[in-house]
Amino acid sequence: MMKNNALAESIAVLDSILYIDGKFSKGKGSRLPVLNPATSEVIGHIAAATTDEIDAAVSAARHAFASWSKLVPKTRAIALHRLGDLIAADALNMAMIMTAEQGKPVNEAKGEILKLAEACHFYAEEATRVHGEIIPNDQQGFQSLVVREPIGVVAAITPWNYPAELVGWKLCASLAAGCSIVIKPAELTPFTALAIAQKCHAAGIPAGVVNVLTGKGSQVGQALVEHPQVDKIAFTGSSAVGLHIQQSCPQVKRLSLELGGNCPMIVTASADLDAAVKGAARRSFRNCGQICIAINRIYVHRAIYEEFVTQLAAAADALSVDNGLENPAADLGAMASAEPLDKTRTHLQDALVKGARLVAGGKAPEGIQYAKGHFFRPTVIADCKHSMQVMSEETFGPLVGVAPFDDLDEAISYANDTPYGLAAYCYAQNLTEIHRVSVGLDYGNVAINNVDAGIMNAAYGGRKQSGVGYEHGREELLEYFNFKHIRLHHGVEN
Ligand code: TAP
Repeated sequence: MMKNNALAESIAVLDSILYIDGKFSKGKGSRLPVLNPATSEVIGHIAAATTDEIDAAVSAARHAFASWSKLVPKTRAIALHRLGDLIAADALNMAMIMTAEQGKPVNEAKGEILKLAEACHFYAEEATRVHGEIIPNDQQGFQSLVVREPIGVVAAITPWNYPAELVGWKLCASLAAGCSIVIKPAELTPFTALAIAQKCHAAGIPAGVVNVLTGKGSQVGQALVEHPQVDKIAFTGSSAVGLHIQQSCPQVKRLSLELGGNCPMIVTASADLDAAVKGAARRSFRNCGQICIAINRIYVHRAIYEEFVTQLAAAADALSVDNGLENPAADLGAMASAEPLDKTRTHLQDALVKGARLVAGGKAPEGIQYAKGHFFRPTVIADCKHSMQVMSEETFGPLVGVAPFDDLDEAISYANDTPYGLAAYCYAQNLTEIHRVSVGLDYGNVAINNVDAGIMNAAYGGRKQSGVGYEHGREELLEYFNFKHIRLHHGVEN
């Protein structure tokens, strides 16, 4: 039994619900349980959307697109501002729903909900600033206009690590551009997406513009990928599933793929050591390391290596791990499921067998309160080699590997030597080093002397197997438009 009655009631309202064509109704398909990862207690169920329900959602979105896309942008902007206000006003309740299904502590979840509200306001403003171009022609009497038109029906397929923001960025940019959307959230974290749908409904966003379908990715997600009436897939998730979507898409359609990472950090001898340790501890362990831009591996100049390892181990040991509903201010909550926890243990074991030195964590926290949840202490391993899984594969858990370097070019070359290219970090105070690292890192996002690689108004995207396309910024909005060239012969000669 859930201890918090208000939370239990909020989730009960969302149990087995789909949101199609402006209506919340119980799904007709089979039920799948949703668990609280801190206790393994079943908190509710989702309905696996049936083929008829998938068709109904896509057709509602297609129908709604015809009128939504024709509204003046300011009208869509007003709706998005209303949505942002409603989300911010109910942030604590929405955060608790997220914590119950995902595990991150309530304060952190609330921060994510507030960032979703910020995205609504940002894209509301961007909606009114979409403009085209007038292009010079090669003959007198002609004028070329390049205008932007919304793509159509978007299917958003999202993972469980940021259940509000990763739905929200796609939702806000789609709506701002004039697209309609069918959202398929991760099976582990459906209730946050349904709670967002409640807010869309309350904000008066017209029926069919936003739809939410639940169920398994391999069935419901795949059906959306294959649906002939879906014009664009906006996907965030693993590189393996992203590649599968690209390969299995039976029609030509727009794709944006925000995929996995294995993010390096370089700490040079000129770095502010305290700041580097603080940054490393934050970006390695926040959300239990279940972040696409989490620091997986750290290359530290040998002159400060041992001091860095000692301080990072102490910083990791100082972090609290707890049930995120009962202790909203905990540093780490439960991991979202057994799968990322198993992978973390596997990567740790692989590194230890290959000679890494465990300096912090390495096990679940002790106590009866942790026995049924997916908890793990923040873990630091030193003396890592490039052949270890932690140094080249995505762990997606609270584990970071540290290795010494002597030559900066060698560190940059190791940092680039994975299939990924999402985010990379560097701490240095020497300007020449900063320049060499900024230019040398083959990544879509590079943060120097900070660990917040993504901000709302700058383009955010990966390279190589980390994806194609952008979220955040004006660039994300452009992902939801087709360009049209209108070449007009008006006959006036200058
Ligand atoms: P995935 O297993 O790839 O799942 C992502 C979404 O795809 C889920 O909704 C999943 O549904 C669905 N899905 C699975 N198979 C599908 C198929 N055949 N067709 C269509 N949809 C399908 O990822 P995850 O484990 O949820 O999330 C972790 C991954 O996301 C990590 O690799 C992480 O790096 C990446 N990620 C990237 C970013 C950015 S911005 N680059 C941000 C966050 C996370 P079910 O869950 O219901 O099966």
